[in-house]
Amino acid sequence: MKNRYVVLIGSMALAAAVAVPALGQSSGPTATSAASAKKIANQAKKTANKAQSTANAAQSTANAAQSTANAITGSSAYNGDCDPNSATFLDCVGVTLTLGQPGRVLVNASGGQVSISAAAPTAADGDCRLEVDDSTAGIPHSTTNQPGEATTDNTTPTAENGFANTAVTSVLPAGAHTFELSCNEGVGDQVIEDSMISAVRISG
Ligand SMILES: [Ca+2]
Ligand SMILES: [Ca+2]
Ligand SMILES: [Ca+2]
Repeated sequence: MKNRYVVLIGSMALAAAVAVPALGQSSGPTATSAASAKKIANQAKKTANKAQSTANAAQSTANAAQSTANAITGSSAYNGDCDPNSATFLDCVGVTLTLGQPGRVLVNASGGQVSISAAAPTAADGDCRLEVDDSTAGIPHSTTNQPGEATTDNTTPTAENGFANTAVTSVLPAGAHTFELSCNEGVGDQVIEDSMISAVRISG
């Protein structure tokens, strides 16, 4: 009888031991698997958020760079006295623009021709033109004009023969470019007073 009693008590204890985990539902293969999956999902979400944050920062940097490249850039300059003395073109005034991306540039220039020949005929003339990077190739048409006087000098530094040149360039590659007003001398002796130039990037 004593042994049977001991066996009965032992069986009850075993049954209780098996039942406890099921009642608490705090462990076991299914619960462990769910917790592990949640952990993995959270980690994946964290990784995705970090990647999104990095992508957002990169996009922001790219947007800022694009904005800089798109920004209108311009420059202007003035030169009071320019004295070409032969058929060779002399740069009277110029500016440099650095393009962040390929684009066209509006170039406007002006000057005042003055005849200064000492001997008759005192009248003088010459040609003036726009140049991009020391060449006319970047401009789709001629910009050459002929400021001057054929026979009669009626100019002084305060009463000039004013002239202007204008153009929109062809699409220029990104990088630094020079834009110049260049003049030479034909007959007589002339100077170009008050040379001015403006260059503004206008499009891609
Ligand atoms: Ca001259
Ligand atoms: Ca030049
Ligand atoms: Ca005149």
